[in-house]
Amino acid sequence: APGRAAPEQAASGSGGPASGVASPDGVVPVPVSVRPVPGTAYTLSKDTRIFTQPGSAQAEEVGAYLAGVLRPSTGYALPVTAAGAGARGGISLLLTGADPVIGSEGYRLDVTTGAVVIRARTAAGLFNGVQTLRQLFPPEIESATVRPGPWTAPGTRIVDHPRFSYRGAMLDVARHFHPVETVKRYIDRIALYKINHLHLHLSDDQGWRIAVDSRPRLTAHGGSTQVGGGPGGFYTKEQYRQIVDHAARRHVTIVPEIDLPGHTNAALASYAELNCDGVAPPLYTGTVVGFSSLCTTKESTYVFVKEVLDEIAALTPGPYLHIGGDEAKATPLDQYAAFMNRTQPLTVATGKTVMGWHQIGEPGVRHSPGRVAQYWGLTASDPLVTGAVSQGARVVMSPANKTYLDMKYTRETVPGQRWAGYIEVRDAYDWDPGSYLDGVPASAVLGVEAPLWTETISTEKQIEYMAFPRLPAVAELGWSPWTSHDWEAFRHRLAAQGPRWTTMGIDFYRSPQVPWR
Ligand code: TNX
Repeated sequence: APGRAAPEQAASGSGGPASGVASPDGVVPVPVSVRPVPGTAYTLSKDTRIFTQPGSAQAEEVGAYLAGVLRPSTGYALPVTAAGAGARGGISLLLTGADPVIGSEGYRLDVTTGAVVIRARTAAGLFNGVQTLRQLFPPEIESATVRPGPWTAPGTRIVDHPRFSYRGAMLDVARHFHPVETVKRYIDRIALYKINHLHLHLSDDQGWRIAVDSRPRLTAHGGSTQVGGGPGGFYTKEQYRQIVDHAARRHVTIVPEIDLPGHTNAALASYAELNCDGVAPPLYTGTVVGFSSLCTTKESTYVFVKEVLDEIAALTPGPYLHIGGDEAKATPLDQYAAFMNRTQPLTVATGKTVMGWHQIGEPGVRHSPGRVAQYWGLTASDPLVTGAVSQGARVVMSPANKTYLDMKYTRETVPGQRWAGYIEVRDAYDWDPGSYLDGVPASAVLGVEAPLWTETISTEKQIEYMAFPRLPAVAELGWSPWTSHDWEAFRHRLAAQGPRWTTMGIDFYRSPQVPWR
């Protein structure tokens, strides 16, 4: 049954044969329904073919992605062709018509002795099925070099679909800049856990990280440093497009954030006119928050905001534009509301839906159609969120004491902060996004997001260490039905992921709460 982890065979050391048949009970996030078919199993061979829905370029792309995942470790050719009369055996990725059970992102996965078939209504559904299939093969399937196998998945019938449509991760590339390759690898990793949004925190006091043609000093000057005084960096438009494109192939939507009107020292340092006194402050490389504000009473500020948002929106295919709005402690509240009441319509005019930290729920800020408030507080009730929801806002849940990946696990954790408390794996897992906030019904919750702020995090190894295993915990909250929520079962499922992460070269936190093998 879903949510019940069975003991599995121990992982082998590196280089040896694969560790045996993975259990269907080891999948994260746990699927809605898993029915093992005892005595049956599917084994990949050098002759295995991948068949995709005829006439669907998108299904073919998912097939190519799957082949790309399986080829390095198996060494097999795994040709991808359209399913047709001659198609027999192999792995088939097929689009079906109406299927109310699985919805737009769900899938049905059947592993039998002769074949694997994934059926979904959309390519996103096929992609999600592929992530489950991946986890049914032994962990060594993730190896970047050829391994001996055998590559066997247990016979199983899985029916699966997500609880929430927004399943997010956030990476702060402003406090410490992180290069394109790091972001791409992070996308690959979050996709394994069916996370479908990556929120990029592209600007803050310490750095501006995205090229804006009309304002070249934002990157030339504002992008030239970071926390601690390193060289910083920024994405050219072409690099940002590469990130968007890489994400799209993994069915991940990029949510760009330009944090306004606070968290703007890098912009203020780059353009003196954005300051009320007309004087540009120096660049900032510390970690204090809440000291900067665009000058909300100057017309030139809104010319700036419009130019920036127009260019970012034009580069971004996804529906959301995140305008920050948090910790604007240097902006008087009436000016904050006036600023947001102009900036939200400027955002809508770009064709995007407003997303912001939950301070956009301040009573003086008007509702904007479909807007999304991201809750990052520490309490189980919040008047700003309740107010915004009563006007029709939807909520993405990122309570800092549950989902903040920059919080230390324990006192001993080297990187990270502690202002929201220590967050062990169980803390990250054991809460219900659908009922956590008083006055916010599950129907108002769009989903969950795990933010990774990077004041103390400068390397990819540190990103991995802080994200794993808490990110998969939050991913399961976003995907799996609450009826299958079960810490005992989850910690065993996580344990099954350990050898997979080791094979992938992910440096994870070996929490004593998890029975790693
Ligand atoms: C609070 S959470 C912030 C960020 C910091 C983070 C550090 C939020 C919307 N603002 O500016 O980076 O804490 O944990």
